[in-house]
Amino acid sequence: MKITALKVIVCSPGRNFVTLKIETDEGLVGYGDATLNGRELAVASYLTDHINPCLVGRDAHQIEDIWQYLYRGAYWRRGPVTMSAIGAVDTALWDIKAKAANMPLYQLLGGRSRSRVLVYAHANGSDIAATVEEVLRHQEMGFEAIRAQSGVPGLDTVYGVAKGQKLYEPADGSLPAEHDWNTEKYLVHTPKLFDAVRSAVGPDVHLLHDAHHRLTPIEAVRLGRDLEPHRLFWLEDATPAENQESFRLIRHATLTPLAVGEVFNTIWDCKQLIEEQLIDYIRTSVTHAGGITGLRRIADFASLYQVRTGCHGATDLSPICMGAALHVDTWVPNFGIQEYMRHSEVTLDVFPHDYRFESGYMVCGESAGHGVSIDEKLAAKYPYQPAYLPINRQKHDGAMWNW
Ligand code: EZ4
Ligand code: CO
Repeated sequence: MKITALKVIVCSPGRNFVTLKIETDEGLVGYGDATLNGRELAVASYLTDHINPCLVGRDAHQIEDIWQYLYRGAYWRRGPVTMSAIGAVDTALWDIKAKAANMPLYQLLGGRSRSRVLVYAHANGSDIAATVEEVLRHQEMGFEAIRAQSGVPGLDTVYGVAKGQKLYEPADGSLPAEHDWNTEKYLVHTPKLFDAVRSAVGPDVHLLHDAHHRLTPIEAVRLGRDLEPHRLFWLEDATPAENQESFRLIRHATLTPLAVGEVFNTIWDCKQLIEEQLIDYIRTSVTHAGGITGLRRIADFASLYQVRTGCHGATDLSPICMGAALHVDTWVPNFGIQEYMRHSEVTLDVFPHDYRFESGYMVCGESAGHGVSIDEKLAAKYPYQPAYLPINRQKHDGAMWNW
């Protein structure tokens, strides 16, 4: 089965998405997500200018060879732009292979390990009371796992909390917005948030929190210890993980489970974290970690060390990523949880999909492939809009910090 055409579709139904469509001489078509929030056009160009011309005429069934061709062949290995582009090709090819086999994708990975996929929701509020209210609302919707983030007194904006009643969408300005930050205020406030949340929901709901790379290792230990009484499901991105060793200190000083990896692109980014069992959950995504092939390799490696998956699933990953992730989640033996932030209605209209939410769980569809496509005519009505993630500065002196 020969690849006949590759097309990059950039659209912005509420937020930007980059989609790769691969066509074949047998009429089968596959879709991959190539969205890299705030750097969308770089991946679109990487595909259009550097990858697509190399793939026309190749056998669409040779997924592993094409993955290696794009990874080794580029000479310039790894990196978010390269790996998102490879991820989109890989996802589209798995979609095609599963369609050729007339099977849902999880069957090609080895079949079903579970009947449904546990997901966690996002509950955000400007203060503790508003966040507790949001957590309770999600509990009523059936969620068994809920991430709680709240505004911090003395800071104008805080990661994970939208202004007004809007849904939280991280990229929001045609130039990066500037947020301010103060670690001390956050470290005093966050345990109080979880005191209130845990006493409102009781012991049976899984609670999660994202520190979004804001803390140093010793500060992360402080937070992890302060949150121990509330038995979090995980503390996410406690400290930036470029230096994987820095997790040793956190790991050995707190019982709070740790999750890392939404910004990782390859197995190399998490090798030491996994081998030394410094984390409990690996958060790499289909889109950013080299597709199904890249993610599957990371998950299998993690399984040797009792590290479970907790795939990134924010709304800056398209429904194609969510569809593909749900097939991986349905198969992967060392599954932990899947992040689920519902896309807007307009996004869901542009990406017809067969997955569904059922009371705290997601269920992937049974149609052949990964079950998600794009309505190109509708997508064309929503052209690209420049949008950037915010940046963070220390409140007291304006120095750059981690967003
Ligand atoms: O900030 O996906 O856990 N989820 C997150 C996300 C990230 C965005 C960045 O594009 O941390 O909201
Ligand atoms: Co995160």
